[in-house]
Amino acid sequence: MVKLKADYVVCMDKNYTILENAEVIFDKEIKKIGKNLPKVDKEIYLGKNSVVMPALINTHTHLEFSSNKTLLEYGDFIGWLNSVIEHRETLFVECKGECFKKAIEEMKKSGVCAFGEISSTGDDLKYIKHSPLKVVYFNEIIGTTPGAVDMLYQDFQARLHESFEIEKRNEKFKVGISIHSPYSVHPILMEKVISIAREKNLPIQAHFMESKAERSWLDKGEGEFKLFFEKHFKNAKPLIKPLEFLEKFKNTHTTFIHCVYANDEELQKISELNASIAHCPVSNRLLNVGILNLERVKNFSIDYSVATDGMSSNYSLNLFKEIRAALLMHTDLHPKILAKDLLKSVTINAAKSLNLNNGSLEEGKDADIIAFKLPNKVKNLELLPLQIILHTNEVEKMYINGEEII
Ligand code: MCF
Ligand code: FE
Repeated sequence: MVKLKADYVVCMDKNYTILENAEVIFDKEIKKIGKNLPKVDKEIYLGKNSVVMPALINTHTHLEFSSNKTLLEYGDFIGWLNSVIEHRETLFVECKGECFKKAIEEMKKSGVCAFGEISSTGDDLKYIKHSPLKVVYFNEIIGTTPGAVDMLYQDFQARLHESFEIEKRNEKFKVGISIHSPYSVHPILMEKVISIAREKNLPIQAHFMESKAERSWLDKGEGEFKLFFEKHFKNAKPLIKPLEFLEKFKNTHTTFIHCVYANDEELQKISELNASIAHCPVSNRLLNVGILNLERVKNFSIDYSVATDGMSSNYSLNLFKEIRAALLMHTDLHPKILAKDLLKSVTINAAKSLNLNNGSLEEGKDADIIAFKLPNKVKNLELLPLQIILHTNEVEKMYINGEEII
């Protein structure tokens, strides 16, 4: 049993409890939180202005793209997509063991204990399975050509099988599935893959309404995607209406990524599905697609997590930097209130999205905990979440399932 003592303990529970000069006792899971708790074998006081809180969770990454720094085209979604198609293979070849290790290390240093990884190829599994962090490994399906459906499905099943083999032996590894997007997956393929997820109760992720181009393509078969599809496929037509797409996720555990251009009807549907949204503000900025209206998302009672996306559309996988970017970008929201929501978005909401038993300091939760120090005392506790986001880049300590990782 370990006891951590800190000046501020941020529980991320329903009541947003913040305790001063408090303690957390845990082994593999959290046993007790409070003041003047009974003595245990190992007691650690973290020092002046120390903060203890649940470790962060990055719900959406693409680590296969981690070798990208300056190669991909930013500033325009279709321009970016074309550059991904052009450079994908090169980037994948360049990202081997060290590259994955470095990407995971950057997340770890920023206090991330778990991440949701979209795997386009399955080639990343041999690296990801050694991750010291928890992983939900989303096997991605992509492809619109009707004649290729059977082949793609077979390949998908083989990848899925391989990931289940890892899950059997590794308690930090969980399997999920990803439908790339409504414009890039054939509805028949989509249905087959979603049925597996439904049957086996696997979490799902799908990119949805990321760009204006996606909006016009799915609504009217027009816009920049028309030119894009004409270039790559002949006589292409949108294969599904956005609402029909959402409808396919009935009775699943799904997180929709981006949703910048989702309309009221679609947000209502996402809410009815009890699904959540992953918001990737830096990615959205770099691909210049606009900014998700968080107030609207909240009004539809949809939970959101904030995630980095991959190095394919970010300059860093540091999750504290990502929420700081979010804080500075959403200028319509009060910083004090937004900061509280942003901490939720990378802890309790993110845990829900990935179906993990962590994200808050509560009895019975996995002991996934971080500790770090603020530069000075925080007088007004209401401002603690904001000060944490402003002043934290890396953590001093991290425990995963009670084991000291940093
Ligand atoms: O989330 C960002 C932007 N939107 C869509 N896809 C991706 C993102 N980062 C990487 N991707 C991947 C996606 O998984 O890029 C490919 C897919 O494999 C795009 S389609 C050629
Ligand atoms: Fe993504």
